[in-house]
Amino acid sequence: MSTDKHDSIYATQRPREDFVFDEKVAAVFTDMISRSVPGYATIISMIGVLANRYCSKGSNLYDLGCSLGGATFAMAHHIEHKDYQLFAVDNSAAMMSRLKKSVDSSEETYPIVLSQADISDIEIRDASVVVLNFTLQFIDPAQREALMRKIYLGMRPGGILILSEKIRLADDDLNALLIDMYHQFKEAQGYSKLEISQKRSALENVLIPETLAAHKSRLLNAGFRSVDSWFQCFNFASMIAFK
Ligand code: GEK
Repeated sequence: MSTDKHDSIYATQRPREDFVFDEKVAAVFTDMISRSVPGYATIISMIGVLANRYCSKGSNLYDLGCSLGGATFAMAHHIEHKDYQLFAVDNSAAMMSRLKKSVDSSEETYPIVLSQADISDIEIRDASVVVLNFTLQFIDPAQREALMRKIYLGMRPGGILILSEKIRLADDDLNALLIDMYHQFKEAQGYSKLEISQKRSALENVLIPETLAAHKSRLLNAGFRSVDSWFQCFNFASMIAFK
């Protein structure tokens, strides 16, 4: 990881603008995501463990929406051989230039290929492990089905997709409760009420959460033979789908 700067982007009152993954966000992203996603460290380290288990020799791995490479490095550190190619893809120039610096300055050389691209445009082939760690939520809902189908078709039988998402609960009361609990978690992480509410409003049109049921049904429709969640904390969950 290339930075550990403190995230204070929304600490003072600012005009409402949609959230973007620009240089300002990239500079504080490690701190931002670890204080904003409950269980982030656990999910990242389990992605490494799962990648080691399911990465087959000669296959490709994909970290789609890799940001600064949290999941990319977890996979590279855990996989016990180097007979694979790990494609780390993100369309944010700010994220990718920081990730390139981390990869270039890493003490060990890993088979990581960086690609600044929209994940809807790239080709997925011969994949044993595909990771979407809190990325699908930023993709236009109308494009999500085609993306899942493309991922499924590009995977080896026996491969896994790890899909982590902020989720919505079908029951409005339960949904409101989990959002409240999440906001208390953020306060405990040092974010003020102003920061929480300004960030929430900036993400409103940008991050579109769906229910676990909607995710599971889309994955099954795409062809995956088995889907379930392995982690949930408040309104954040991580699922595994088997091809
Ligand atoms: C982690 N996975 O640390 N194509 C490519 N990248 C995209 C697209 C797109 N269409 N849309 C958004 N992104 C990471 C964390 S962050 C999650 C992922 C968060 C990228 C975007 O640029 C950003 O870097 C990432 O998806 C989402 O494990 O900030 O909540």
